[in-house]
Amino acid sequence: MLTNELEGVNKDVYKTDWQWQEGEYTVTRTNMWTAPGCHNGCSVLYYTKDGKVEKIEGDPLSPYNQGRLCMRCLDVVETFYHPDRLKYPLKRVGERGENKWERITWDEAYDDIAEHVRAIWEDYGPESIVSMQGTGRNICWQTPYLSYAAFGSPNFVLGFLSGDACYLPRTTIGHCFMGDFFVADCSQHLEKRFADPEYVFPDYMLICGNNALVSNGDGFFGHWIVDVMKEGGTKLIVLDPSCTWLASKAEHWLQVRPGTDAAVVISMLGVIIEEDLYDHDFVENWCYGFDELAERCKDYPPEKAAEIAGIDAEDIRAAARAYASGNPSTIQWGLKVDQTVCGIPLAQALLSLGAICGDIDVPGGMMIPRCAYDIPDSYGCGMWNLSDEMLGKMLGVDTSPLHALGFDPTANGDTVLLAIETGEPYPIRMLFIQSTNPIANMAADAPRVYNAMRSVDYNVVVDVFMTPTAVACADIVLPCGMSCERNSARVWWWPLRSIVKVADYYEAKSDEQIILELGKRLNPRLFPWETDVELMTWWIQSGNRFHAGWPHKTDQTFLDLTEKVIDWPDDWAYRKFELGWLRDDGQPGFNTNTGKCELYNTLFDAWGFDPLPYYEEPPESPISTPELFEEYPYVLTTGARTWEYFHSEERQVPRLRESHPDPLTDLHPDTAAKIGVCEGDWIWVENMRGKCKQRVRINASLKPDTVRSEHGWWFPETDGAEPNLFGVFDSNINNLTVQGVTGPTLYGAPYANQICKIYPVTKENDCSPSEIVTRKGGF
Ligand SMILES: Nc1nc2c(c(=O)[nH]1)N[C@H]1C(S)=C(S)[C@@H](COP(=O)(O)OP(=O)(O)OC[C@H]3O[C@@H](n4cnc5c(=O)[nH]c(N)nc54)[C@H](O)[C@@H]3O)O[C@H]1N2
Ligand SMILES: Nc1nc2c(c(=O)[nH]1)N[C@H]1C(S)=C(S)[C@@H](COP(=O)(O)OP(=O)(O)OC[C@H]3O[C@@H](n4cnc5c(=O)[nH]c(N)nc54)[C@H](O)[C@@H]3O)O[C@H]1N2
Ligand code: SF4
Ligand SMILES: [Mo]
Repeated sequence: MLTNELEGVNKDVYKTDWQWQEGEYTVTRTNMWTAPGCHNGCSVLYYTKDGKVEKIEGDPLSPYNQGRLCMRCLDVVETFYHPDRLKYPLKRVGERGENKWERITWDEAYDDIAEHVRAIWEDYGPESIVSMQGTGRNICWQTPYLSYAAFGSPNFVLGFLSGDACYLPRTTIGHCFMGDFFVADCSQHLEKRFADPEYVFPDYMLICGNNALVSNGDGFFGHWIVDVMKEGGTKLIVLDPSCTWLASKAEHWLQVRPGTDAAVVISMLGVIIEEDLYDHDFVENWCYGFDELAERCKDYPPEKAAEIAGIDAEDIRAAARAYASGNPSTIQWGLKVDQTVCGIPLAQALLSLGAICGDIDVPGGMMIPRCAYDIPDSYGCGMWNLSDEMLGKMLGVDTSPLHALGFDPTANGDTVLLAIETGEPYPIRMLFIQSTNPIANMAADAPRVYNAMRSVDYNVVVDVFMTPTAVACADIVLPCGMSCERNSARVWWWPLRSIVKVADYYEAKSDEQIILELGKRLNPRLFPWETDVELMTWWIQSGNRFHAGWPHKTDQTFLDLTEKVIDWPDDWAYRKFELGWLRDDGQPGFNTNTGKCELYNTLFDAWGFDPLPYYEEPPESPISTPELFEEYPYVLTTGARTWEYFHSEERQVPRLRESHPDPLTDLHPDTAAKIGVCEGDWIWVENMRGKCKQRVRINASLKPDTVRSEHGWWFPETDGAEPNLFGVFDSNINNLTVQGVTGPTLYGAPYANQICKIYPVTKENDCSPSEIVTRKGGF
């Protein structure tokens, strides 16, 4: 039964049960997550027959997505039953790269892994085992728990993500700035949504480096923006080099040069301070370091910022005034904030903007969220089992104390890569790769990472399909269950949602089952549960470990949640900083040294980092490397999300691939004309590090010197064995990006602000980058 049935629902039309029979179908009301990939967990109805999902619908009664689904979910049945899915555990029989495997049993697979783990413990120590996963799929806490509690290693990392440049720069500075994080409040924490009397629509939403309608990133359902625009008249201020649908509807579109947002946002802060448009009350009572911030902003007058970003100074002023006029305004930020070396200072500037305008944790503003019941849905899950000595061995913490302090703790991808390459500070002997396909997608400098991964003695991949990464380097491949095949649950903010197993697929097991069964062999004391259902009940009840002041706890079991489907908080409060919910000591204020939002960051000051927001040019750009720019005269941004694909996934799925058959690079029409190409032509995109080929898509909204290329491309329909390796380097934009060039805190990397040249692919110059990389090791 839905927890609180919606008022006025016609029960003859809409069932409110969690499961019922409809003709030959069993209908189950539950929620999606992964696999296949998504950052979101929308409510669905599964129609199953004979243990198979035959149909899926968005749950019309769910206040979360209100029946809406994206095309990847609408087509998910085709993904669930794709014939190429991994069906059995596999062991490599040929050489790495030959794509030759033999079927083994789960017991044999676990025995093989356990034997290698024990040998590494003995010869090198647990820290030589690195566990890695990709982005926020339904695996955020599972792999970390396995790493800390079963392998006993502190080295859990996001698969070679340079500069941890996805979300972590934002969450980390959020914690340093105010001891917390924020999300744009579109009423998503309120069960009654817009009908809740406490809710207020934002007047303005500033969207920076985010295209939420397509990406639905970080637990934020993009269409909530359209909802607040339609229902509440919310107006938009959009920073984006391309005119997205949202930018096209914006009152202010700032078409920034990729990587220059920090200059613009600091300049906006300066306008708001100079014109006295800020919230004096909030600044006086809840902010620390206002004068220092005001002083810093003087370095970024609008004329200067406008010149850096290639926009108009008056537009910066107008956007600043509009933002400050909102009561409230809110901010919706995205990945492009993180994908620069100044990801941290840019995020800090955006947080400062919200703070000085008094938008923090007010209705319709920048809501301070929590995972439901404070359940440890994070990379720190299980870390409490490691000794301080072992924690001190986490790769990256000596350079970046932020990595150690528990703000989304992970090892650092660039440092792990160096450790593999150099054996320093200690050798890496095993990679446990669960839900990432680094050489196709996650890692910058894909060829370099390919060479490094192949050099590691023993690698395990847990995935739903055979990937280029698995072929290149795995010794064991384990088949993983998809969302409909797992007993799990979804937090990543409130509400808590059930994920119920409704189908089986050959011998695939869920990530929960895999970590439990492997964990029981290696460290049974920390894996006392008999089944995945028991494990899930432990997890649901294990909240509140980190925030003592937080009042919500739960003693419900996984089965209780299954029947509830969605669990909303009984009481939710805004301005939690006034209530003592945020601090560990239960006192009012923010969970920082000063108890305030730290415009001037005291932790950064102590660690020797710049405590105030600043702007730094991308390491390679028209301004920082003018000579190089003569040879590579375009600014390249990469990886803008597409409707059809989640990163490197779904290239196998017929309907999705039909809708988007090839990798696309956006060019302004004048630029296309200049190099003599038309829509659909293949071009080389190339820079100092490497090249790849993609097809031209004309995008008249770009500036002529900006190039926008897709990421994540490989070709599962082609030969998996080397030298082709599913064509993984042919169209791989990460042949051009760089590993190990990050902000001083090790957070933030220039995935989205490179330089390049472009020219047509011709018969004479055509070649296979995959062959070049797999045969010669690189370009
Ligand atoms: N369909 C789909 N959804 C996804 C994913 C996916 O692969 N596919 N990936 C998930 C993941 S892991 C993430 S992190 C999120 C990311 O999703 P988003 O946060 O939405 O980020 P992107 O789509 O990379 O880029 C958003 C916009 O930023 C613009 N942009 C490019 N460079 C710059 C710049 O320098 N400054 C500014 N202001 N804008 C710039 C692009 O033109 C694009 O319109 O999406 C998640 N959701
Ligand atoms: N140039 C460029 N590169 C980028 C980006 C960019 O914008 N530009 N974006 C970067 C960002 S923000 C991110 S987060 C990374 C993402 O990188 P990743 O998250 O590593 O994404 P994938 O490479 O698609 O690998 C994910 C793998 O997990 C499998 N999988 C899906 N769901 C599950 C599950 O529930 N369990 C298990 N065990 N496996 C599952 C999929 O089949 C797939 O093979 O890419 C980064 N790479
Ligand atoms: S955001 Fe879209 S793809 Fe993701 S779970 Fe919801 S409907 Fe599916
Ligand atoms: Mo990401």
